[in-house]
Amino acid sequence: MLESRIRDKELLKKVTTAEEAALLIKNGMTIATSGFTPSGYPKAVPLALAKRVKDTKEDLKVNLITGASVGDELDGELAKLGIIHKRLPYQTQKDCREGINLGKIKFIDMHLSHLPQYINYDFLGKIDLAIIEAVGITEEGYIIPSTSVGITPTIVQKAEKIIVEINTSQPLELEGMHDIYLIRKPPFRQPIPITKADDRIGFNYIPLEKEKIEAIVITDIKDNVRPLAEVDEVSKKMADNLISFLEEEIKFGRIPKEMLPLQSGVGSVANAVLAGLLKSRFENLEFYTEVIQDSVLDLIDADKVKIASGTSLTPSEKGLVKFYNNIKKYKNKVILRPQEISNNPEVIRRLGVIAINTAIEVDIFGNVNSTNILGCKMMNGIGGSGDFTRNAYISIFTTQSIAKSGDISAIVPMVSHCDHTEHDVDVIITEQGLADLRGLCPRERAKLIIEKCVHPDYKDMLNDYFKRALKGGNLHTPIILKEALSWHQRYIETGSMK
Ligand code: 0RQ
Repeated sequence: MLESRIRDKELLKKVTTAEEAALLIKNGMTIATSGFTPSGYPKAVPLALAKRVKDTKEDLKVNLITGASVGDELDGELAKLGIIHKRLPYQTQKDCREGINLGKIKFIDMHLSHLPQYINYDFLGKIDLAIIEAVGITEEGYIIPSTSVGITPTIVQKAEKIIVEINTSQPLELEGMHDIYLIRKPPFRQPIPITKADDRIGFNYIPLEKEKIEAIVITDIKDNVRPLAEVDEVSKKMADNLISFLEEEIKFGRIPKEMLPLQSGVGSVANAVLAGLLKSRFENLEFYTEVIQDSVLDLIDADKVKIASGTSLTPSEKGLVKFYNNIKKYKNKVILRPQEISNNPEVIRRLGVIAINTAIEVDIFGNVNSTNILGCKMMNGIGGSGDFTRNAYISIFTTQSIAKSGDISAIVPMVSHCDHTEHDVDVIITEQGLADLRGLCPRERAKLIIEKCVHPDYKDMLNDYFKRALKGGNLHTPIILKEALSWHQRYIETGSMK
């Protein structure tokens, strides 16, 4: 059994307990791990580390770098015990988020395609230890990743030591689903030879110097995936607006009739919007995306998908069970790549990816906040949304027109934090309608966004504000500075923007 998972006989000698392996973790280290959205991250060693710190009460702090978000066993346990000094580049775990917003954890919110090259260029300093989840190790001592690839190919090259967690809850059939391609540093970098979303350009495994593997731990702890909200009426309306838009674009010949590859962001809204494609007439869909959520699996079941290329599987618990039960079917349709490739601007631009991401709030000029609630409280991070948005063929943002039961308008005079500027945003979709901003100046954008996307409860307020802003005389980006953020202030003071 173990021999089918660890095929290099020498490495079998490195098998040890999670507790022993966790002893390699020392105060002040920078630790980089596998994992991308709560998929394919190490679990047993972080849990053993947390237990050690609880038992010994030692004062231990580490910097933690992952591909994207990881589960409770890593972010949650370590954040609760105050072990995380610095965290990058993305997270979704509540204790970790709280630590960040209380100032206890230093968080660096980064474009996910930048992270591997930052590590490669040594911008982030030395990586002391990599902890990697794998389904197995090949005869050569190379890693067969599990449900995500993320930054693993980079960190195993750069880390001084490596711990591997072989996770037997991850089926061996995952082998062959990955496509590992490494890019060199400038000035030696070459074009990435992907011209179609289903191109395979690399290996099925991650090469490394096996001498760096210090410990191998066997575990069967499952990916602690996050639930996805049921598709509701509001999301259905957004999906309908998206599909009508895509149909129109095809009608006018701006998108070819066989469609272009799609990217869709994280979260319940993104999942629900994609679910709308199920009843569309689109066939042979291609995804060149980052995360593969439940709706993509449903589209594969409906035989509507040619290929789904990403860096991680991010299903709900139900979706994960379905995936494992039908792994043979999904294997033909899914490619998992390093995040440096899945999110690569060069490839996104070449393939003409249509990017669909979720905004927290949007302003009347089309600037988007995806990360900071009320301008100051970190939600998750920019993730890959910027990688795709800036380089997309068409970049689309969806958001419900209101939040917090209507006390907040998601369309505001000025975003309280800007992740995606008006220069990168082509289309805004809410359940109210769609604003196509291409070729419009800020004044025209504001008019259209207010007309099409704003909730009726806030339309008069925004129209009134914008009319007064126009009277100010500065007509390129009409704004009343002292009022532009007063909506947020009012919410903080009274609990409502109204
Ligand atoms: O708060 O959790 O307290 O209820 O924000 O909002 O509506 O549940 O939406 O789960 O789809 O997440 C943008 C966060 C949306 C996500 C974001 C509050 C709302 C709720 C979540 P509660 P919803 P979703 C590639 C793409 C950035 C990264 C990205 C995200 C919570 O999509 O992290 O796109 N995106 N990566 O109540 C105050 C507003 C609000 C608001 C919503 N205007 N003001 N609060 N909320 N709008 C994938 C990766 O990079 C891995």
